[in-house]
Amino acid sequence: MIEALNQAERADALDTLAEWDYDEARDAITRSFTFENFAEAFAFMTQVALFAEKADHHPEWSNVYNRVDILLTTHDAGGLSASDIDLAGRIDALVD
Ligand code: H2B
Repeated sequence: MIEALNQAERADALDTLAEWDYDEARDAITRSFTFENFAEAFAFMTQVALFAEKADHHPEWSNVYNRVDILLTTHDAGGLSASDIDLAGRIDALVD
């Protein structure tokens, strides 16, 4: 069973994810993405979905036209875990 990161582990991880915001209430990280149009946004979501399914680790997210809002946390751990950090890094690699 995966465990949530402790405070020091979390601080180190967040240093590597400059574009993500920490949501203290959820013990989660969030990032919003804006694309040219819906097709671009949905293509991005498709790529993220493939990662997520392979890793059995899934985002909380929403899409409105060209915008995708993502929140990552680990439900089984009750907070942010290494799986979220890994998924965030893979998401960043798609766009940054
Ligand atoms: N995704 C996220 N974000 N957190 C989880 O705890 C989680 C998941 N658990 N995807 C997985 C699926 C679990 O429910 C299945 C049974 O492996």
